[in-house]
Amino acid sequence: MIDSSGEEEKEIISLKVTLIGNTAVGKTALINQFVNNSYIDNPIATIGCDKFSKIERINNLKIKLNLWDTAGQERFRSLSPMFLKGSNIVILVYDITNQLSFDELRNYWVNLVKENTNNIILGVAGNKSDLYDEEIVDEENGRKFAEENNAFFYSTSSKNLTLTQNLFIGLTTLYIEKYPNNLYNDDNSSSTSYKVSNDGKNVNSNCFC
Ligand SMILES: Nc1nc2c(ncn2[C@@H]2O[C@H](COP(=O)(O)OP(=O)(O)OP(=O)(O)O)[C@@H](O)[C@H]2O)c(=O)[nH]1
Ligand SMILES: [Mg+2]
Repeated sequence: MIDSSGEEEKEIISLKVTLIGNTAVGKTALINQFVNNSYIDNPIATIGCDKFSKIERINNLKIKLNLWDTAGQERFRSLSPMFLKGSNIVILVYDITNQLSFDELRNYWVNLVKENTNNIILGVAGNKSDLYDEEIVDEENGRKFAEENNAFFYSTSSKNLTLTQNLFIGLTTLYIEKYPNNLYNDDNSSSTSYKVSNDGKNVNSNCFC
């Protein structure tokens, strides 16, 4: 079939991309840069999970990326396994100026991902690379951690569109190349998302939050 632009219409493939990591590492700002091509200073801390989407054409395929922006605050941690389920791509995000955010990737988040996902492409984003004067976590350590966990390392800044696109498009390309046979599974991406109240309770399931 030919669409209005004269292009051959392609079947849309949906992939679930989940960002995870401590609070304030820049998960929401990264997604906003990718989806809206702009940097938001001081977004409100995420409550539960927000969901965004973006369509990209990669390797001649039309891909809908469903971006799950999870909350990093401690009070929401019990919900994280639920948000990870059904992910195709998971991005572990830390802040290069915050040692704890990196330590908790190693000691907590990466294990949670391993326990609650399978057949994923795993990314590690060392975010806030624009703050290189304040860097505490060496890029080398980030790369080593990624290597140890069969993950792909990206140095990112939510202020930089190219670095942000490299992260999302790079990982999606890797997924397409590694799992060509998974792309057309009906259940390759979960369509359910959850919004929760401030006390961490799930108040509205099955919403496009
Ligand atoms: N300098 C700099 N600041 C950033 C960057 N990314 C995010 N920030 C800032 O860091 C703070 C936290 O960003 P968020 O995107 O809200 O962090 P988050 O990981 O979504 O936090 P939670 O929703 O609580 O899990 C905000 O003040 C952002 O403006 C970056 O790449 N560079
Ligand atoms: Mg957030």
